[in-house]
Amino acid sequence: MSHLRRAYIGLGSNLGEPLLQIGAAWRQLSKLPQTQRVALSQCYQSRPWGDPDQPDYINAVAALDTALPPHELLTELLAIELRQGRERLAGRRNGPRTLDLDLLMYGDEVLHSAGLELPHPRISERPFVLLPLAEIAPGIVIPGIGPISSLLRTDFASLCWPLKHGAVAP
Ligand code: PH2
Ligand code: MG
Ligand code: MG
Repeated sequence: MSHLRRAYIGLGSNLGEPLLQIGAAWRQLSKLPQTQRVALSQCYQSRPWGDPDQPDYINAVAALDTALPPHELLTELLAIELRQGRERLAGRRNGPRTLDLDLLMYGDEVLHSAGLELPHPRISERPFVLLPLAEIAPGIVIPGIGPISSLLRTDFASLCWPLKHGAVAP
């Protein structure tokens, strides 16, 4: 495969057996064209961010090496969300979902287009993204933002905690 780029995907779920949703999504990622899975973090639990009236979330971060361009990768991610029963409720931006797959980073790309922003615009304020990302990529520098180590705060551990049996089957 030529022009492989390292992409990071945020996985999130708070409906329909979240751990099973994350595991199923990880297996779906193995089927993407021109793409190899590199790593999956543990699963972490956190209170819902942005809209408190919903169940806790389970989150993880995956690393992929892919030759798919970023918009094609995003299209594949949205298709996996739909196959796992994702419904978008009108007027409820941060509402509950069976599966959310966010393209967090794509190599060192910085992009501000209508359907896709890279790196993900809220990456640096979300413990449930930063902790699993730091687990699988502790030395990463987030393009346009800085080293992940400069973003980690001591209170994150009380906001987002790894599940005891949070490892997903391959
Ligand atoms: N995703 C949201 C809204 N709020 N809260 C947590 N804890 N985890 C998420 O993944 C999450 C959220 C919208 O994408
Ligand atoms: Mg999201
Ligand atoms: Mg999303």
